[in-house]
Amino acid sequence: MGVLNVTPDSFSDGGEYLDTRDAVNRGIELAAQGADIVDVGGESTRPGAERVTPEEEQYRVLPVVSALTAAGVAVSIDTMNASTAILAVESGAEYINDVSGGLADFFMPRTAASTGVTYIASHWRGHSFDMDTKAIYKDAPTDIRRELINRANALLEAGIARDKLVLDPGLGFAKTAEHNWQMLGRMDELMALGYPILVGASRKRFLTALLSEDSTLDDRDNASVAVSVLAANAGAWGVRVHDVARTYAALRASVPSRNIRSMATDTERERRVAQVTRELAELEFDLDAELAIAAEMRREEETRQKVIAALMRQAKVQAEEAAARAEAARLAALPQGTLGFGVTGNVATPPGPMTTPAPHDAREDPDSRA
Ligand code: PMM
Repeated sequence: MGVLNVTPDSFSDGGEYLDTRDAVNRGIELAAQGADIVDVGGESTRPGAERVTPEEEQYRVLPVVSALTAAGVAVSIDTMNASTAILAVESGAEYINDVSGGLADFFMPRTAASTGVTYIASHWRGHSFDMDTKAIYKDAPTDIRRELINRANALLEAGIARDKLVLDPGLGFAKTAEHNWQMLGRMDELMALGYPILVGASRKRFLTALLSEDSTLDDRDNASVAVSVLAANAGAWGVRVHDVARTYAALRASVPSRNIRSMATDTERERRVAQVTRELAELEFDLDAELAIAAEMRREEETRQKVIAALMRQAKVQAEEAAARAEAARLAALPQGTLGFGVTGNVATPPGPMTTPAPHDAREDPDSRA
């Protein structure tokens, strides 16, 4: 699985239009380098990352998903939002990759089930901004395994088919470097669950333990390749990586073929790439159209949000006015002499502490709820 993050920090050069094209081209490149699946994400989940709105996320990813799937690339949508997942599946995504395992969005499990596509659920304990505080385990591999089984059961109950569920230990999510290493050292315990397992170690901070202090991104990629090979040898269903070319070469050289799901021969791969590139060239005009639709959708959503906010403000003012009117009416209806300070016209001053109003029958007074 090749990583394609369509986030501002990933594709920073150029305007939005170029960003989408860059993203699509990168997706094609990942497929060409040997990725069976391209994982498209529009929200960063790095430690400390702020969340983006689903609308912004959809604006970033949907044109990319449409273009890649139309060109024949198998796409997974990396999202915690049910609305993004369903729109991405409608745009052609074949997998939903949810790092929260359905915990971040109440609607995700049933939505994912309704799409019928494969759902990848990671071990997760909370959002990026405070997940480091949740990295407390008695025995990390045992706890992760137990929490994953519970999640899997909940997801099956929500209607996701047993053979459409992939689990992931969620390396780096609410885990210290030590927890990640412990989990990687006991992959057999995860395999024993009997579900396909995806492992995402690529470029994660914990890998620096293997490297010198002045290590580069390139060094991290080498360490990522090593961990991916270990995971694949342990029987992982997939590895999620940034450097597909290097990982692919290493896997071909070192992983027994029985552990490889669909490793195409060079000729097959070249044929696939040629086809994808050809289809993408024919798609150029459609990509423009997709971008225009996405921009329009975002504008409409922003307008809708503004209208909702204005209506809510108006409703609040009306409710406050109605409450004030009801209170005035209630006070005006009190028998004369029960008010401490009297009533002037429709404007009532509150009764003093010693002037308890005479009890009245609430059923006869429609304004008594106020
Ligand atoms: N890690 C990240 C994002 N998505 N999905 C799965 N299934 N597993 C992961 O480990 C995972 C993921 C964060 O890494 P990135 O910011 O480098 O994409």
